[in-house]
Amino acid sequence: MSKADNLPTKAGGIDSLKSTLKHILKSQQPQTNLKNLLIANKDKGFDCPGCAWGDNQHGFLHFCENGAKAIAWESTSKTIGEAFFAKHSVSALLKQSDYWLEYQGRLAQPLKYNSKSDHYEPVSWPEAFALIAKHLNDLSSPDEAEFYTSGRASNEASFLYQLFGRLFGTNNFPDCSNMCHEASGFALTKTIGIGKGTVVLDDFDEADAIFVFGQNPGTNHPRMMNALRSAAKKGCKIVSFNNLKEVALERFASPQDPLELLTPSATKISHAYFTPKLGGDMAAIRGMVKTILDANKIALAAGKPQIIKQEFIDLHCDNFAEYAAVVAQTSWSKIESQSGLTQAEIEQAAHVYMNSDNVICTWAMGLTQHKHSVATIEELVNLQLLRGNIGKKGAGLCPVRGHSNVQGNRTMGINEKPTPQFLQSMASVTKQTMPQNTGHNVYHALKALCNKQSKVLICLGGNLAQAAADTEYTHQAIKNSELNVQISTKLNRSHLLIGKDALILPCLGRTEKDHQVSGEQVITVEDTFSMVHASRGQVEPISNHLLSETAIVANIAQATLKNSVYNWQSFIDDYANIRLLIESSIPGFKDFEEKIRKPGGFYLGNSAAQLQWQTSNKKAQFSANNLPDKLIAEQLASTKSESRKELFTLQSLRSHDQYNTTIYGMNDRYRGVSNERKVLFINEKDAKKQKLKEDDLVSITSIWFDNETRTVSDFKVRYYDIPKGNLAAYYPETNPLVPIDSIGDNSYTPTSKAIAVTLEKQTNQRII
Ligand SMILES: Nc1nc2c(c(=O)[nH]1)N[C@H]1C(S)=C(S)[C@@H](COP(=O)(O)OP(=O)(O)OC[C@H]3O[C@@H](n4cnc5c(=O)[nH]c(N)nc54)[C@H](O)[C@@H]3O)O[C@H]1N2
Ligand SMILES: Nc1nc2c(c(=O)[nH]1)N[C@H]1C(S)=C(S)[C@@H](COP(=O)(O)OP(=O)(O)OC[C@H]3O[C@@H](n4cnc5c(=O)[nH]c(N)nc54)[C@H](O)[C@@H]3O)O[C@H]1N2
Ligand SMILES: [Mo]
Repeated sequence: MSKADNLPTKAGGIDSLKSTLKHILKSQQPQTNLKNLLIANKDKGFDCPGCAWGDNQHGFLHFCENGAKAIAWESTSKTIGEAFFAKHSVSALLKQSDYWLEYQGRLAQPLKYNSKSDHYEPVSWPEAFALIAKHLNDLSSPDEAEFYTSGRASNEASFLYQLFGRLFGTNNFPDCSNMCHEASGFALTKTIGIGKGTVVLDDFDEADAIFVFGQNPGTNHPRMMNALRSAAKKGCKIVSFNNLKEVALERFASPQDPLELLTPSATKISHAYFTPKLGGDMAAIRGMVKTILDANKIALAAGKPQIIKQEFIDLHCDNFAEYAAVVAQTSWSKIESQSGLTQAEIEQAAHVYMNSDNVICTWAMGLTQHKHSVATIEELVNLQLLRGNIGKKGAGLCPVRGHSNVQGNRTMGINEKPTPQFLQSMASVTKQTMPQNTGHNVYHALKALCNKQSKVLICLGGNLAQAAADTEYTHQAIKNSELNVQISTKLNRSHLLIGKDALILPCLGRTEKDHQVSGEQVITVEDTFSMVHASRGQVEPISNHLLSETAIVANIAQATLKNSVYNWQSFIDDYANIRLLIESSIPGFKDFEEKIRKPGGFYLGNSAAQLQWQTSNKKAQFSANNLPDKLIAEQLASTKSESRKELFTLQSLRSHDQYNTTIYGMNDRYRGVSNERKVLFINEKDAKKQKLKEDDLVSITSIWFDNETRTVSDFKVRYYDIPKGNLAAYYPETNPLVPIDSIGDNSYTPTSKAIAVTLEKQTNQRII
């Protein structure tokens, strides 16, 4: 029997509850964390740092298993400070695993690297800020600094961060979005005039069909499962397109439903489930459109009502004829071979689509981390425009965002390509000139650091070293910096890659109270549905030496900018002063302070949902793209002669026990994996062809157009229900395989879901 035969038959349920309790106990402060959970995502509580899914304020509990893990991870009783860093040199810490580093506890005091002793040592806050100011002011150009943001920073902190960066003189704002939903933002801005999803949470109650593409909500957005479950119960047809059979998309048991909690019963989620090849979604969607357009022709000829919404297209859209011509030219054989699905399967999906009045399409990393991601998302927009599935109740486009405030960060101006309107508004509010050139995204920032063109790296959260592609390249890039500043809650590898100077600046987490002179502060965040609301920490900070992210950013600005137009201390004293400035510079924030006092916050609005298209010709755009000629692995197979071995396409994905680069545990319950992260999921037939059996160790080597060798080893073979030719393994362990230049067209996002690789059976055992 293969291990895959032991997979769970449902997600959620009692196992979810057990896992929640286990992680709460592991935090060593169960009482605090139970209190935290009761208030998470509630009106007077804090916004769960787990994900960006929204909340409708119904029901008693607003957290999920994986939100509980995120909270318990942050709110631990262990701290690390002077004694810890005196004991461990940086070289010694570098030898530890990522898991070990994060589990030592919360960073509890500011630290500066001493290159003579190779240890981090305590530093006072003013000294730390002065060192940053010195490095920044010594640069020959402001564009030699990189200001990275991970998506957890509040609106207030991120607004100040970009304000400071731009007053300093640069648009270099690489951020986690560059590795995440960048393709969604790019494609949506181009086609519908706004780079955000058009739906709100209530739309899920009104949809007749929901198409879920390349997303694993059972693990990464468990609160989305409530919306899918209740939709399915009402008869809404959920159609999943996923390279893997993810159990939560098949059967889900709500931990809040006593019957589903305590018995084997569960709700069937997907009405139909398709498993396209990696990168095959654009072809699959094209096939759906082809089916719809062909059926439309037949309906027209028979004098029946049209299937497409001609009036909507005529009134709102541009470029339909060109698009229809490209669809007509796309052959079914190309669609079938590229998608890995049969015409019959695609027609089945198209029929659900055509027979539903209101359709929502959701997606995440399975669509965004490919070379042709922008074109794929444009194809999804094409599909939705055909039947007017934007701008009405129960319908729309829903890129499901990752980090809890990643969308808010962009709204606040964390963007290397700010719009001219944004820059104009900042210039008129600050009465200063703003940098006009395009800044660096993550890709360009790493390149600039690597060739020593950029010299200072400041990271507002995150773990760039492990999150970015091509680990060896990325590590070298960070090591080349002259100053590496990490504003963080926990120790990770990004703190340990040091060129000359480095600082660790420990900050408050979401769960902690933020005391300033005017009293306890609230911060605000924006969820995936453009809802902005307040978040209040509930527990006392774990150390007296912590500053809030907002205070750290304001202090860096105060120390660096000479003759600043702002009194940065006033922003620290009362965050309402920052909100006033946001209100005057960013559209949608009128009466900001008043609106966040209302339960649930306020809706920022979405022009496309109002059928207003902020594109160059004020119309929604059909995009007439051809399908890619070849996907990455096929292209490499035909150009790389040395690769006589079989080429596979590998996707790197998340287990159930991790938050991006933070590993909570070694299990992936829904995929039947325990105590292991170096697992390679492979189709049994492929494995046998390669003479591999379960538990064999393999090394994986990626193939690229350059001459670098990128290999990871000691991965255990696991048979899995995955299309032939495709493989899956966890991120970040597989990041060394993603070539730095393997990026999405126009998005620059690493192609983390399409890595061409070969396999080699190992004869040696693992060295532990
Ligand atoms: N617990 C937890 N929650 C999280 C995170 C976390 O790490 N842990 N991370 C947060 C962040 S930043 C993000 S961006 C989101 C990520 O949320 P997801 O996008 O759900 O994350 P991944 O694990 O990368 O999953 C990708 C899914 O797409 C499928 N897939 C991969 N390639 C393809 C493809 O080519 N086509 C199709 N159809 N399917 C494909 C995979 O099988 C998998 O189910 O989650 C957020 N929430
Ligand atoms: N191969 C591969 N690579 C990927 C992906 C993939 O699917 N495959 N996914 C990509 C995606 S979608 C994303 S979003 C990126 C994630 O990239 P990042 O956002 O850079 O990475 P995280 O792992 O979320 O960052 C974790 C660290 O953030 C810090 N932290 C946590 N909470 C806070 C806080 O409240 N404040 C501050 N200041 N710091 C905090 C902690 O020190 C922790 O160690 O990775 C990308 N990389
Ligand atoms: Mo993400």
